[in-house]
Amino acid sequence: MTLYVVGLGYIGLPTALLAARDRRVVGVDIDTRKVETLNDGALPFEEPGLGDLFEETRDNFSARTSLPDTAPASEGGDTYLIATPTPLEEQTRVADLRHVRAAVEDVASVLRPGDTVVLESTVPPGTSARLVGPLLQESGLESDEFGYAYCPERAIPGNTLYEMTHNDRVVGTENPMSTDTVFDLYSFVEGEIRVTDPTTAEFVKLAENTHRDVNIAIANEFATLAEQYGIDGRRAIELANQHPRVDILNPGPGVGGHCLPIDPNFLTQQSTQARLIVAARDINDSMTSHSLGLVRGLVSEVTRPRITVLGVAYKGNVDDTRRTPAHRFCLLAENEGYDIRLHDPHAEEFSRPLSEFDQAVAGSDCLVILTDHDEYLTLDPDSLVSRMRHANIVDTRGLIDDSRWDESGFSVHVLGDGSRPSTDRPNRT
Ligand code: SAJ
Repeated sequence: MTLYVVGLGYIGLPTALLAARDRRVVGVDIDTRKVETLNDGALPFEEPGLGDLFEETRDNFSARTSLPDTAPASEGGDTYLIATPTPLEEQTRVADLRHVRAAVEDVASVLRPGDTVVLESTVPPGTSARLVGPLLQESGLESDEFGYAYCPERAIPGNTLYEMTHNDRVVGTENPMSTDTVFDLYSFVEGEIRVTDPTTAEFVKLAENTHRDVNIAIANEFATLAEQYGIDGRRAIELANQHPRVDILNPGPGVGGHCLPIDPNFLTQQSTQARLIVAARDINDSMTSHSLGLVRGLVSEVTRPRITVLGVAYKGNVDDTRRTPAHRFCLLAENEGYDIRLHDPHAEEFSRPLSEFDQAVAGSDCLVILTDHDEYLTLDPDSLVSRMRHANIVDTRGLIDDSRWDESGFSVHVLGDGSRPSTDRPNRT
């Protein structure tokens, strides 16, 4: 049996390599450069532990740009795991399933009796039943001649390999032939594998990410309310979380990444009932403008302020900039005439050029921490104060020891902290 993994992104590649520990895996991706990179022995992105796993499984893994159409039929059938991206179509805020559709059509064209198809991409509820099933039947096979399961991934970027191995999984299938294959495919999973129907599994995946998005939205709303009440919102959340049934997440400059800003839309796109989920999305999106407002408060008297964005990745300790709040922040800041310098110790690709740290802070009027990278925990205010034109900092993540920055002569705004004395005057060094 060969496992074909279609889509070698942040989920497909780690899954392929975990499976390659005990079987032959062929990765398929339409991105020729990515395929060449992998076949040359390099990884296309950063993820803790992935390099070692790649070394360990090199002999069992190869990559190519399309599925082989003349592969010999293998005993027990082949498995096709699809992990292609499902972007949000921006104008309509509807799921764009073209990559899933293309991958399913490719698989259908080579599908043989006894094979199994597993879809991992995040999709709106009903996609397996209404779109994938009928497309696979265009192979000419009856639905009982091949297996099908919807198995959403649940691993968090930055800890992908641990979570892929240890988290429980939900498997949606109504086809008895698939269950054994799926249990064998996910034999690297130490968590429970729970079986349900495909539409429920699709819904569960979206409910998980929507729950997190709504939880972050309430943290963000508490943060802006705390600013108005003149208290420290993070401290208030920390105290509230001591209650045994309260678990509020952390406020920040907005919610990025490929999952949380998108998945709630997949759940609500066909509904006229959703209210809370839509409001939560709006609140989280508004945090970027709120963050810029904190900067404005510090540099309002500076002509053409030069600001330094620290962190463009969508969250701490990853290099991923997909849908990062930093993108929206930069656009809004540029529209106000700000001169922006950007630094990130992990990210390499961003919509604007990145600078070395020293270059990014030189002559700056305000530092703005947008991403909670560990590297920013050890910033030294004493060494920065003389290199900037004005010693100002906005911390949207609650990362810094603000009293230390105060002592070094910085004017400090921490998102969600209304307890600090107002520092609306620019602080000339
Ligand atoms: N964020 C906050 N405050 C928090 C937590 C996160 O503002 O307290 C922000 C982050 O900075 C980031 C965004 O939210 O911009 C999303 O980051 P995340 O770490 O919450 O989630 P993702 O997108 O990296 O991964 C999520 C995970 N889903 C859940 O935890 C329910 C992961 O398990 C999923 O597999 C992944 O989405 C996915 O692929 O769907």
